[in-house]
Formats: sequence, structure tokens, C-alpha cells
Amino acid sequence: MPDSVLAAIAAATRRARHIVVLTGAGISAESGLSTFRGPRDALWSKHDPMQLATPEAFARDPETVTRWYDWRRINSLAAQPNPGHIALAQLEALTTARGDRFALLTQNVDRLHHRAGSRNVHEIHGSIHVWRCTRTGRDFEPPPEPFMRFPPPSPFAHDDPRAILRPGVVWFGEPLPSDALRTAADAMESCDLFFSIGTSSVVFPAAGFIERAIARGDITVEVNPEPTPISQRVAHTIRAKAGEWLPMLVTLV
Ligand code: BJW
Repeated sequence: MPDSVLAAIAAATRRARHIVVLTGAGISAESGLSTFRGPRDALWSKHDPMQLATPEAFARDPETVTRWYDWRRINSLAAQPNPGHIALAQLEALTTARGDRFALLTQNVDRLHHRAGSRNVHEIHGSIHVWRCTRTGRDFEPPPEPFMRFPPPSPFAHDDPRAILRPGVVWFGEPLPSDALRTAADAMESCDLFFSIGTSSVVFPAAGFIERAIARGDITVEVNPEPTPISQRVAHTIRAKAGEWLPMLVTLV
């Protein structure tokens, strides 16, 4: 990538009044967490999403589904934020210090953005670190060890052996959390610079956010080593790893 592109994006970042960033699994790849889609080692190359990431799969086989999510929960606790996560936290601090706005919409459930120091983070696909009782709907944050039993019994409904915990993530066919959706809609109203980082841009409604930014004429930047359905339509396509490119951007902002 020519330095002039990086310099132009840095200048736009300095001028922006409201930066919105959408992240996906790719930003956590450099922390050792698998992406969903991709050639090798991707989660969906080994597992059928319909057998794991739908309410129907959970109803059919809660043991397998909760084991798989607990394995991913423990992996993400062991992972560390990488330079891409840290650069986004720095970008937020620089932007808000000058009085401008910054919102981070993440499809990731791993909490690595929070651990890197990002503050205005909205987990639009929920969190793997918060589980929910199937009977009471109450949230439970498990301790940092694997569950002992699968599916995990609910700690809130001892009288009901059928009450179990499910991960607090958004499965296919489920609505996104209404507060996160509202925040995303508000952010998209006044955003003038949009970054799409480490996402394949195939899952809706998240993939619609960048469509909206493109349609409004915002400055749009995609950071992804591979092409996606939106690569041809964004203002700037950066073919790089987030953990390598974002720190370079931050040094120029
Ligand atoms: C790097 C990198 C590096 C690698 N640096 N980059 C409109 C059209 C068509 C379908 C629909 C539509 N609207 C809704 C739908 C249905 C469905 C959907 O979108 N289906 C499509 C697949 C066709 N959407 C839904 O069902 C959503 N719900 C909904 O719309 O509800 C409506 C409703 C309203 C009222 C009542 C009831 C319903 C929910 C979607 C939930 C998605 N859930 C998952 C699982 C979450 C739990 C879990 O973690 O297991 O979310 S699926 C999975 O995909 C996960 C991700 O967040 C999501 C997106 O994936 P992401 O993050 O983009 O990862 P990858 O792996 O796809 O891509 C990684 C990228 O990184 C790659 O491009 C790499 O190249 C790149 N990369 N290394 C930068 N170092």
C-alpha cells in the first residue's frame, strides 16, 4: 500500500467528527482465535454452523452446543488483545480527547476490545462471557474455569432440573440486542468515517452498516487481507492484517 493512502486515511481520521468502527473475527485472529469463514482452521470449515449456532441446534443437542461454546469461552480468556485491538483503543482515546466521537461496534463475543482498553464498545452479537438461564432469562457470568456439567445447570432455578444455561451470543435467526442495534443506528446517523475491520461482511444486519455508510457518502475503509463483497465499493481497501496496519495508522493520527 502506498504511504499516500495511509497518510490520506490518517488525515481523514484527524478531521473526523464521528468515527464508527465495525470489527469481526479477523481482528482477533492475531490473538490466536479462529475466524468463522476461511480456508484453514476456520470454525465453520470444521463445524456446520447450523449444528452449533442456531436456537434449533441448542434445543436438539444442548450438551454439544454448550461444550463447544465453553471451549471457545476458555480459549478467549486465555487469549490476549493484539496490537490491532490496542490501536483501536488508542484511536478512541485520541479521538475523544479532542472532543470528537468514536463508537466501536463489534461482532466479536470474545471481549478482547474491552481488555485492550476500548470504552465505547457495543457487542452486537452478544458475549460468550455472559450466559443466560433458559427459564428465568437471568444473566450469569461464569468463573474463569470450564463448566463441570454440560449443559450447565442454571444457578437460578434449583427447583427446575430443566433450567440450563445458554451462551449469551446471538445465533442465526435471533434478533440482535435492541440496545446495541439502537446504538448502531444512532452511530450510523452521524458517522463521517467508517472502518470495517476483519469481517467477511456476509452476516446481516452488521453487513448492512457499511452499505449504509457507502450509500451516505461517508469515507469508508476496509482492513482485511482478503477481498470481501464490499471491497470494490469502499473508498479505501487495505489488504493487510489489522494488527500490522492499525498501529501504523495510530502513529500518524
Ligand atoms: C483478517 C485477519 C487479520 C483474517 N486482520 N482481517 C439479509 C440478507 C440475507 C440474510 C439475512 C439478512 N438479514 C438477516 C439474515 C439472516 C442471517 C444472516 O445474515 N445470514 C447470512 C449468513 C446470509 N442473520 C441473522 O440471522 C441475524 N439475526 C437477524 O437478522 O435477526 C432478525 C430477527 C428480527 C426479529 C426477530 C427474529 C429475528 C443474526 C446473526 C447472528 C450471527 N451469529 C454469529 C455467531 C455468534 C455466536 C458465536 O460466536 O458463535 O456471529 S455467525 C458468525 O458470523 C458470528 C460472527 O460475528 C459473524 C460474522 O463473521 P465475521 O466476524 O465477519 O467473521 P468471518 O470469519 O466471516 O470473517 C473474518 C474475516 O477476517 C475474513 O474476511 C478474513 O479474511 C479476515 N481476517 N485475519 C484483518 N489478521
